[in-house]
Amino acid sequence: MPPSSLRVVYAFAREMHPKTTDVFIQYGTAGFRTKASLLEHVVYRMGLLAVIRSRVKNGRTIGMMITASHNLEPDNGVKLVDPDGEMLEQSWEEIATRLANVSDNDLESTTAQVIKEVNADMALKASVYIGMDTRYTSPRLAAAAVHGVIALKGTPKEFGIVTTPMLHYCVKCRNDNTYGTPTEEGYYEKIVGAFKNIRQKLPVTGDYSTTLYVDGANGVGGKKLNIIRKSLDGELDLNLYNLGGNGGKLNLNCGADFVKVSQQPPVGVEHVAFQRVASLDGDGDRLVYYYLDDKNKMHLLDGDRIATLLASYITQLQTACNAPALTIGLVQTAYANGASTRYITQELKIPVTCVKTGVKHLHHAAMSYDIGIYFEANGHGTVVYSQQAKATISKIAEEGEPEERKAAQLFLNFIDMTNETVGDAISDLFLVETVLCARGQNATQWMAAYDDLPCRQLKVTVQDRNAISTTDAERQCTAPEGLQTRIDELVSHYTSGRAFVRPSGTEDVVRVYSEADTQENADKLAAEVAQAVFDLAGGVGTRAEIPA
Ligand code: NG1
Ligand code: ZN
Repeated sequence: MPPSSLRVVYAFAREMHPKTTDVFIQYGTAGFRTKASLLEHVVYRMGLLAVIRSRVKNGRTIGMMITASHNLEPDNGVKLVDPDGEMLEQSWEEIATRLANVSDNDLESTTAQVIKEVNADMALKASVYIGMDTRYTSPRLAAAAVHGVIALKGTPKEFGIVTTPMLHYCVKCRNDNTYGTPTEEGYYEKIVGAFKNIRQKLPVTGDYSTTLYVDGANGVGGKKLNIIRKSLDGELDLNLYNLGGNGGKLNLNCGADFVKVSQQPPVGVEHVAFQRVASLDGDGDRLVYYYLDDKNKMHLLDGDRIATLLASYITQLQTACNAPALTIGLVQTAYANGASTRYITQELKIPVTCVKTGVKHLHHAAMSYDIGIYFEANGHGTVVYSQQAKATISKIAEEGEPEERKAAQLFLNFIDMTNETVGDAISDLFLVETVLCARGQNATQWMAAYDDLPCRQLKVTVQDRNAISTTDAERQCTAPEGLQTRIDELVSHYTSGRAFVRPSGTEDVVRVYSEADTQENADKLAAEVAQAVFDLAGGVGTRAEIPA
């Protein structure tokens, strides 16, 4: 493409998606995320970048997802998806940030500079898949994405309203047709199809009940489960709540993030004692479970619980199909409850790696095992399988002893039900339901595996959150000076105490996490650490801590 044709990049920007703010924006843990009103020019520019990225990847398809996940309705966001359905390569985050922040006048020259820097062959074809969540600002932003793609002569394909993991899945399938069909229907066929296959093999037993309540967070995940529900033929009886009707607001006092962080049940869900409830987040990539007991106390089954449930079942399948050479590992972050880590290493005897917050770090670490299970405590996670693992299990399914063959065939269905590209609430829900059904367990029995340490999350507003630096997978704080010493001192007063702080990648706050032997102590420790952050890292306002 000759440089003169880049003029359209500027013309589109000026005429349709001008930069109207000087607020600096950064490609963070989950792409760009902020007030929707500040994002149109950013999304347009990411359309440009997606085309450049596609050409650098020899014309393979790149994804763009318009969503702010669990944030409230006024926010929105955009993130790019790489050809294998994974998060954008980290070294491109800086390029994305640069492109998002230049003035309209400098956009043409910066675009040319980026093209040169990454050595993109602009004569190649480029393909970009675009999806969005249910926010009222999403269609306008999706249009900006399309314009960005067109400005650089790429081919956009719009998927309309889809969950984030569905878009990741479609991108992967488009670039690797052995994975599946790159459509929403293709997704249902693979994931729901595998679930139904397994149900034929595993009858409902014991204390497992096929009735499942779901909190849809008034977002896209619930809507898609409503489509799926009709095809389940009673294999799973979904009672869906918070589907976005009746004035229900996206993520407001409901959804996975609300349930996990506030440790309270969501509004809008009927409460029946001991009924298990699955709570999704706004874009359908996080899942937590909970139930209320007969005293109305909530019991949370979060990402750590899902990880341990899946890991123990996968180990069981591995033994049953006799494939001991395959390595299994579990990846967590510092937010994982200490009791879960203890249970995984000491009871399940599975190695655990702790990495920095952000799915890209977890995903990457999980890929170093044949079978890598990764989950954030907030319910974002999945399982990834190496080619070696898939080949081994397929071979056993064909050639093994009868019992091994049966186990391997079940294992293959289990793999098919997994969205390996990224954490996926819908896929994870079917995985969890399968394990509970196979074991004949209800939610209380699932909960009995170990006792969580009481914990608390808070957030603190400071002048510059980047003044906080961390090391050791964010468990130690290296700046500002004196803060870690203060945290160590505070923690030392508590039995089973643990606390850490880190700057958020999606909000302009510092996050505080604590654990201790009782809820009261965990709350107290979190408040003290929050005060230390406020005092030593330039707190803003009058109160140190705000509920997370
Ligand atoms: P930040 O804002 O960086 O803490 C949050 C979650 C991450 C991840 C991203 C993306 C916590 C404590 N943090 O990131 O785990 O899911 O959002 O959505 O849950
Ligand atoms: Zn999400």
